[in-house]
Amino acid sequence: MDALIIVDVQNDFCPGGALPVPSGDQIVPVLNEYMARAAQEGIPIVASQDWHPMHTEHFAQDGGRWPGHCLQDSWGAAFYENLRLPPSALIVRKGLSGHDDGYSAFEGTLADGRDLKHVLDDLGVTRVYVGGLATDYCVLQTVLGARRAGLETVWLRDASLPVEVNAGDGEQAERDMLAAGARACTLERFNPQRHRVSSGQ
Ligand code: VGL
Ligand code: ZN
Repeated sequence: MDALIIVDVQNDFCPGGALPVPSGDQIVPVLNEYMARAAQEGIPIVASQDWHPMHTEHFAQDGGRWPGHCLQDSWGAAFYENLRLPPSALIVRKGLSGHDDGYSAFEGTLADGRDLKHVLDDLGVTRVYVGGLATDYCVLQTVLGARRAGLETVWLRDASLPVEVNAGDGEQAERDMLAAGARACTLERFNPQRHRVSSGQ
């Protein structure tokens, strides 16, 4: 089974938000198309949300590096309004504790408390497609987390954008993902499979 993971497409990471990714909203129509195709194939869709408390070591005011963003239950933490998540989407929230950055969706949990890896295992998922915001932080760490979890991992190159605090961070993230064994793909080659014959059968 394949799964699609949409990382942090939230108001605060889009233009007008507290920590905007330049042109972050421009990947939304592309992600909508990925989701439509995944839904058509019956592929599970996971959406992560950065979900921080008021005080966290992740924020500059408490010793971290970021301006406040994605406060739990705020407008900024809500999914970007044009993102067409199906009702069946599995929502994973991360960065809740106040003591971690929570960059990877694999550090997140569902409302029922299960972590993402367990949910994917229960569904029989062995390959994930990952896109969203931002390429150089949460997409990167989610891709690396997927590789560490032993999953075949495909980065959606045309449905991710970097925040680029430093110029070149996006390209560095791309190199890091490929070095970790991820593959890159774009919409025209997206061919998710509900059932796959594993090699050797
Ligand atoms: C993110 C910076 C801080 C992200 C989250 O979603 O990529 N970046 N928190
Ligand atoms: Zn954050």
